[in-house]
Amino acid sequence: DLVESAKRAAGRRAVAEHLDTAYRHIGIGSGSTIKYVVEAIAELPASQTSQMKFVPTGIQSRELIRAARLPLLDITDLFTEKEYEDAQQYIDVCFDGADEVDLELNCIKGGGACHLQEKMVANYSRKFVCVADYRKQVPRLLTNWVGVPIEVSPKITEGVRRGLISIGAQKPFIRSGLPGKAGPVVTDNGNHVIDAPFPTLLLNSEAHLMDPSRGIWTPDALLNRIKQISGVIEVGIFTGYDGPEARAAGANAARAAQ
Ligand code: DER
Repeated sequence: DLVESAKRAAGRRAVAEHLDTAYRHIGIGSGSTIKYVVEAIAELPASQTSQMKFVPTGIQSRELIRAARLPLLDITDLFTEKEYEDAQQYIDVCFDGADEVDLELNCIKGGGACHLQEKMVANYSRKFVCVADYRKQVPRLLTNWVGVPIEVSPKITEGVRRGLISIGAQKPFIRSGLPGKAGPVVTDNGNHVIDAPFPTLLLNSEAHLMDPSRGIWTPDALLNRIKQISGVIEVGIFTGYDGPEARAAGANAARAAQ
């Protein structure tokens, strides 16, 4: 259908435009769109892909790489790669999906509860390629998505939930495993997930409009504030790329969306 064909087209385009045959380490994200990235990579000549190593971001990602018979390398083993001992970053490019992308290319991620390993792989990558169909593009984060996905220690979920309320979250809730599993979702790392609804986030360039007392934050500021709550392990707000290209891309997207 329309969405699946948009996802497949986005996956193929991402590989065509961003997978350089000279690359040796490629991060593979999680979710449903990423399978089209792996599908496109698996169609490349084995002479190319056999020279590459694919770094998963969780169980589902690992299974995608294995099913495509691509060489697997866990991020833990990345740092034993001799040729990368002195390199600043270790993965050439990381492909991953997103739940929302705003005009400055900030993302909400974690719909699949894989964002701890996704952010590790993204942050040790030279380039992060977000592969998302048209439904994910929003003017500001939390326009459509229910809340910020937060990986938390199972020891203190209620404490974290109260901490989130104190900074303006509206009825944050522990993500249930139903219908697949009674009780909370348990992540690949053995943790729980809290989804924290906030009012629509601003853009980072709108920091002057922030009002934390009313739960009005920028992505950067909210990410940093949530990480201060003891028991929080990772936060499904991906920022860090708000260079001129992003703003230009965002402006173009805004014009296109009108
Ligand atoms: O959890 C995530 O961040 C995943 O990348 C995922 O939510 C992406 O969504 P998709 O299944 O629509 O590709």
